[in-house]
Amino acid sequence: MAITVGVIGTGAIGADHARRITQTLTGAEVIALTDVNLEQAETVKNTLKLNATVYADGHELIANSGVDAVLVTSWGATHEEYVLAAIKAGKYVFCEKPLATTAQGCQNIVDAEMAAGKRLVQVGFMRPYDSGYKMLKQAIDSGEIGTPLMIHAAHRNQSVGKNYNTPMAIHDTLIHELDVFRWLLDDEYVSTQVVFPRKTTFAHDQLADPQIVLLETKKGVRIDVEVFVNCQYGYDIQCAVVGEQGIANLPEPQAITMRKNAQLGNALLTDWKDRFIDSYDVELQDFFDGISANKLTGPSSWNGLAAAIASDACVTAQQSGQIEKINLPERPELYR
Ligand code: NAI
Ligand code: NAD
Ligand code: ISE
Repeated sequence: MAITVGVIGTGAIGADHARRITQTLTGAEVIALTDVNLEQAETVKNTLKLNATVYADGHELIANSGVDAVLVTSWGATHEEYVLAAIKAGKYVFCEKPLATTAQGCQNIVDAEMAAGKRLVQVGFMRPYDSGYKMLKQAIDSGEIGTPLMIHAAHRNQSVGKNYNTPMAIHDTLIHELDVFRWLLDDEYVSTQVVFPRKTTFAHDQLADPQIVLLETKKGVRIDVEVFVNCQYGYDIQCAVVGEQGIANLPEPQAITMRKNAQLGNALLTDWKDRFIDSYDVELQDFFDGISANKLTGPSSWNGLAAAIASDACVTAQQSGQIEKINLPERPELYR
């Protein structure tokens, strides 16, 4: 029997996840949809030819006894409310990043899940499922480059919309790096500072762009991340881990090299949807396989909380200009 899924938020990634569940993955079926823009939910239902019901809101969808598992793919600020409701209903829930936009929101989710006594939540941190990042982790864990000392990274988007503001560069964009570096290095952050280079003329009033985030870990690794969300030229994720004996770089996405018009080169991606397309497939399949086995093993609420604690400190650092401490509490048994 297929796992029946309800999708809350049928925008860019909600529609894409509904497509992959329907056309690519196995063992699950989308039978319920909702969106604050109900027309958008109807469009996704019709485009994918789903045998699904469109609900008036997320709470009605969660309450429906026919829905086994919930996908929360609405805007970040709405995640906490729906994830808490799904836990209360005893349902498995896959929540897109960020788990909540603040550490307190994530803590509320961790508390609710611990009260439920079992893991019900998986967070949409897909990078640990990406083959490039897995190769990078393998290079670190095998000792090939020696002890890691530094990371130089960049998260660049071609452009962002008018409602994207300065803190979102942290809790919506940098959050991926905040998660994946903990996993890559098997380490935790202790401090952060954010500095602002000269501002691009392509950024609007409410957005300082680019930003450079400086992180320090418990083991003393120093990390610099350039977040530049109006870089114009493409969608570009860079990560170079500098070790005592060598440097390991995140592989570039595969692309053909072309000779044309007296130039030698290859096209760059422009859309985040294409950059990690395989890992979105693997993470969601892992979620459904985890439900079937009654044991989720992917990125947990704890990973969501750990990233959010660092994210809150980075947002404070954006405003203070100072080095801010990052304190992660003891990891509870449920998440070990
Ligand atoms: P979007 O704006 O295209 O879609 C969000 C949808 O949610 C919209 O259709 C909106 O009407 C709906 N919505 C908003 N509030 C709602 C509510 N209270 N109840 C029901 N529906 C509601 O945004 P996008 O790009 O799809 O992002 C959605 C989430 O997915 C965000 O949390 C974002 O951070 C995350 N995301 C994750 C990515 C990843 O790489 N893992 C990539 C892109 C987005
Ligand atoms: P592992 O259990 O050997 O160790 C990973 C460590 O990183 C653990 O301490 C864990 O708590 C932590 N961690 C896991 N996910 C994290 C995250 N998102 N952010 C920060 N820390 C995280 O794990 P592994 O086998 O190397 O797998 C790592 C991740 O990749 C997991 O999320 C796993 O589910 C996923 N994975 C999936 C597949 C697949 O094919 N579905 C294959 C390999 C790994
Ligand atoms: C978006 O929400 C994502 O999650 C993308 O992966 C990221 O690159 C982008 O900056 C975010 O806005």
